[in-house]
Amino acid sequence: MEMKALGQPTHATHPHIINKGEITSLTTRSEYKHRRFVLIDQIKSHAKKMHMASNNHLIVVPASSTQYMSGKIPYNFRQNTDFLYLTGCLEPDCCFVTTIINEEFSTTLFTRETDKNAEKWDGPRTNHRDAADFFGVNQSLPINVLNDFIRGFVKYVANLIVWYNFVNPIQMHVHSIMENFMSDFGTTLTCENPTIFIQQMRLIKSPSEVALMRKTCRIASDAFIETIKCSSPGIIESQLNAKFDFECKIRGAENMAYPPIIAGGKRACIIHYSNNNQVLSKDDVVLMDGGCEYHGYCSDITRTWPVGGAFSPEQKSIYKIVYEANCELIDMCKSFPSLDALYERMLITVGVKLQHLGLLSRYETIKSVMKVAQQLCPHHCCHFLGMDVHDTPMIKRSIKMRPGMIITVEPGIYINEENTLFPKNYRGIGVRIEDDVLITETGPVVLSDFCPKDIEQIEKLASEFSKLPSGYI
Ligand SMILES: [Mn+2]
Repeated sequence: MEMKALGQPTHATHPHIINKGEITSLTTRSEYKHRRFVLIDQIKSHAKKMHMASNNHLIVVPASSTQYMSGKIPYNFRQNTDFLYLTGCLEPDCCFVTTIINEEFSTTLFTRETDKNAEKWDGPRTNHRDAADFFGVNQSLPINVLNDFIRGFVKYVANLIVWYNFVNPIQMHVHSIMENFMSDFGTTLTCENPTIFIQQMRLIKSPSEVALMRKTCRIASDAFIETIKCSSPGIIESQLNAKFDFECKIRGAENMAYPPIIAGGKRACIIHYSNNNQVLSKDDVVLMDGGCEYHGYCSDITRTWPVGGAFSPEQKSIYKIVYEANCELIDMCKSFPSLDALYERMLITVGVKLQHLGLLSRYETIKSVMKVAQQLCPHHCCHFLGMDVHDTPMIKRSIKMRPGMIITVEPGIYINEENTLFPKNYRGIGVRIEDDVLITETGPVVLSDFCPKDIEQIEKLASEFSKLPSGYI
């Protein structure tokens, strides 16, 4: 069966990427099946617990569609991560549907039909005849019968709970089917959003997900090292961008996880700076926030280093505070606090340490010091990380950490040029140090550990000079 090219890499056609039994890299058919069982189980037990009106369910999770920059020129395709998590299917315009009648369930993957002309241009598709076996679902059907399938099901099962995310439409074709369906049958149906259940599952990483996260963080760490080495006065931020991109992709990453931020000097105080078009000079520190995507899993790392190889005393003192906050917050993960608790700790640490430097002396209460720290670091110091950079956003940051979660720890201080609270030689300094941390029973594991961050190592790395391709600096 597998010798034939499908719409995505398989063991038969891409043995260098996919091992036997896997649908996507390191993730087996049986793991995907297990995820679907868990979701079905969660939804069934939730419905029972909440005394919902029915034991009959229809769960609909669509794939993304290709987005176009202009005409027929596509952006890189990125699959809807909830759909990918449940199916392993990498093709656009598909849809995953589960029907549950009392205790019995059936999973159906709707895929694009064979289209000789389209496939001549875009490559093979996995049609419904191959999809059921390959993805391990009960059946597969062409996407163009989705509407009839759903309407047929509601006629057959009158009392029904529909699980579909109406708040965040992913695929217009599926969304219009669902909207019309609800407007025709809505009075007899209950509608619920399945997303939170999928995110609760995605929050705790399986062993194969941890392996993929280790890999994506290792790749990005190594790419950071190479990028820091090649930075030197006169280089343009975009050239560091190109270097980082190359070093990630040559190690197997398919994409950047997000457009990197490469901000020299005072530009580091612009939190989402992404123009990356300025020249770096000897006295600048440069803040780089970058990560890659490796078989669907994202890294998200920030390092800040002196372009000339040595921090000024002011730069060094701010860096030291952020470094110590980063280490302290990571250490706190031992006792499984919430992400919000880490944020509060960051504000205290940053505020108090600035006071020890002899700054902010006019603020007397801890509350007022924390308020200044909050102005200096307007972003949270943590988010969940996984298939998405800001992973599982429906999960509150007030819950306690649990083993299997992966989070970022990213304290920062940004003193912009207009900030008169600080002496002139501190203004325009922006520092962030961000690591990716796996929470385990026995304590935090820093997945981005390969990339140095202490002052001595970072200055040493920044003083190295590895050349860009000839002619470029
Ligand atoms: Mn981050």
